[in-house]
Amino acid sequence: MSIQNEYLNGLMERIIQRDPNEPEFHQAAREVLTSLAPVCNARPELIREGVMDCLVEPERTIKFRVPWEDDQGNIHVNRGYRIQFNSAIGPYKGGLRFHPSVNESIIKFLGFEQTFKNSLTGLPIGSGKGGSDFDPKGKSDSEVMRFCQSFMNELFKYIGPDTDVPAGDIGVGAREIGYLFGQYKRLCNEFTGVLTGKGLSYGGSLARKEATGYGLCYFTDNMLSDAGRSFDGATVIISGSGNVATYACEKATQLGGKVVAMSDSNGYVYDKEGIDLALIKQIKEVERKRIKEYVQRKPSAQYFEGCSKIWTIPCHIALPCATQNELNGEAAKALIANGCFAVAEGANMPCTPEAVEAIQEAGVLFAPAKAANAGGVAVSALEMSQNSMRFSWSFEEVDSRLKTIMTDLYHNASNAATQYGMPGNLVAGANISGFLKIADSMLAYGLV
Ligand code: NDP
Ligand code: 2IT
Repeated sequence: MSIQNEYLNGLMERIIQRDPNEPEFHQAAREVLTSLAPVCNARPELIREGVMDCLVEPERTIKFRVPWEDDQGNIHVNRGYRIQFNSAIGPYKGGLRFHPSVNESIIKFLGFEQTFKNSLTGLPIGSGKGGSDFDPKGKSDSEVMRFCQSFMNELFKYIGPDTDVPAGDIGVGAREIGYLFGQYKRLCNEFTGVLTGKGLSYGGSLARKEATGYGLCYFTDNMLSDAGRSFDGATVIISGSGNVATYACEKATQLGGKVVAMSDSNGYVYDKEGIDLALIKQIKEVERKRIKEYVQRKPSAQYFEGCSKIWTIPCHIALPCATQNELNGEAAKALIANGCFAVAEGANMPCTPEAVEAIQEAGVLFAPAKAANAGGVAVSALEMSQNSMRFSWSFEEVDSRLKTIMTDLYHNASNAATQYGMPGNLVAGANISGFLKIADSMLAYGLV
């Protein structure tokens, strides 16, 4: 669909001309500008006052060298990034991704999405994203430690508990956050909530580990319930087997769903008896091995090489929780043909535009990432609050706040979609509802 506003169409063209090598960022920006056209048509001051031009340009991009030594004494030099996208409603906030595919386009699209997501949580957090093309896979703990320390030796200059608060993302979990926090603490001689996703013994929040996956299911549950459906008795497919996928599987199962397939970047397992999550946790969290191992220990399951065919398994609910553009138009058509009634994005931008279009046209419920996976950053913001208070809440307290945040978020997105004449379109509803608070803050500050 084209952007129904002439200025925004031109802005999209300028974005592409200015940075032609950023396809992921173009994809994210096009979707948002398309959704925001009716808002700009109703409020021309947003264009006149420069809000729209500023919205698509990060406040600051930091790019740096990360040298480190492996266990054999060889020197490697990776590239580090932190993109501080928008601080209109709070300190920059967003994860760090360590994966060989990381480049400026990927960090920029993630930072841009984070802007709206963080606003949707209703909490005072701006947006940012960072990371490196370093691959933690197959590295020893000492190598990961040296890499994280070198990364922080540069990053510490730009972050702070009231300035920019990074967290985890792909390839950055509790181990990496520990090394990063330790190095920040050494360098700055301060113990503050400068990172979230910390270990429970040094300022982490209960329920942060579970938050993205649980939040995804709370959001989906609200969406299903509005349509007279539920997880109860539904067959569920989840891609990925990392942090988000694992806790989505846990909550979907608690809500009565039966998860029959999960994956990693090499392939997927199909277990018609239902995924044994304790075994997945043992293989992925404890042993850091490949998901293929699952079939050695659970003979009822089958392993298939390659990821894309996971979506051809019949299911009612699909939760893509691995990475961007992992579910394409063809996969969407397979899901629809097999009777899938809901797709909810746990990963950031896992569905291609063709997939989203097919899903929406078929009348399948669709929960976009920036709304559906906001539970992780929401609990990160609750971790910041607890750190500031030098106090910690119980698991039940954090989980119940998370549930309320996801329910409110769902209703805000759904109401915004209805208000702008697109009932049921949560893509438009989430983009609009996330945008309005930021736009009003940016207008209040004036241009520079
Ligand atoms: P993890 O590193 O814990 O897990 C990532 C999972 O996705 C792994 O199973 C990994 O497989 C798989 N994966 C990664 N890259 C690819 C690829 N190119 N193709 C196929 N599979 C892939 O990351 P998270 O679970 O934290 O993140 C997953 C997604 O959720 C990302 O899109 C992230 O941005 C998003 N997200 C994360 C949040 C969080 O709180 N952690 C919050 C909101 C969104 P393998 O082990 O083989 O690499
Ligand atoms: O994409 C995301 O929202 C995250 N990776 C979590 C960010 C955070 O700051 O907790």
